[in-house]
Amino acid sequence: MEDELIHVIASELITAEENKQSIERFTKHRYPDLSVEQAYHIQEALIQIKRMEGDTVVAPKMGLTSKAKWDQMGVDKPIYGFIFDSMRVEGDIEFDKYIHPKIEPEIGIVLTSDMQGPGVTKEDVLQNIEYVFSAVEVIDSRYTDFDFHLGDVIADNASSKGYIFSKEQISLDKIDLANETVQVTINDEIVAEGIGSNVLDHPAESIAALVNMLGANGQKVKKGEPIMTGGMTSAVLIEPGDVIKVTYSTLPTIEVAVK
Ligand code: OOG
Ligand code: MG
Repeated sequence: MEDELIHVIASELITAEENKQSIERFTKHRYPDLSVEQAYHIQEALIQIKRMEGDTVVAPKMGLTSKAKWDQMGVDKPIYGFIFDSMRVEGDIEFDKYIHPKIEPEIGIVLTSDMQGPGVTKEDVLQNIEYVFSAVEVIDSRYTDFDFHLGDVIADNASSKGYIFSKEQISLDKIDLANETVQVTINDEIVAEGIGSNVLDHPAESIAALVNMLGANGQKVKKGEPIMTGGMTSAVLIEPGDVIKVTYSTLPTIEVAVK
């Protein structure tokens, strides 16, 4: 795929985000053969545009790491994307900043030192965890009805748009990552439940996969980056007036309203 075309597709995704106007997935008619490799090139171009517009990358993130997500989205391979400074949610979730927001409860991990793949294992990651935190991601696919194939969602920076992190940091000896449970309620009604092992059998495995995927592109995961390991449950559509409460067995509760 030519550089110019990569840039055109990245720009269309940026425009969709800025105008809050969803677009048809590229694999439907225009680029049915869009490959994973091409899609990451588009993602890189999109990230470059955001940087040039003055935004700053906060961390990479993992996506599509649980069976619940695979079943919901019809895509069954983990992917990565990046979150930006401008995506931090402060106070309420402002509905009109999004196209069709959904929330995901996630386990976040910060590393003690940089890691670079290939060949990094879950055990390597477990030796290198600075702390764990709770996270609510607000995803907002730029594709109509969240209808995408693998290449589309990679190009679209894994639907990244918002995130809320707990302030409190939990040390690894205080938590059993695979057995950490989560419950999501909206207006006191349970809408999703999950457990850490939903995330590629272990959230540290998700970090290892991230390190190895980035390593294949000559990039590393840096110490101190707050990394979301992927939704533990299927994602839940939200609406103005919703009060969301995400309660974990060990990690700090996150409560947020949609206005
Ligand atoms: C892709 C978002 C992936 C996750 O945690 O699985 C992601 C999507 O479902 O739109 O962030
Ligand atoms: Mg996510």
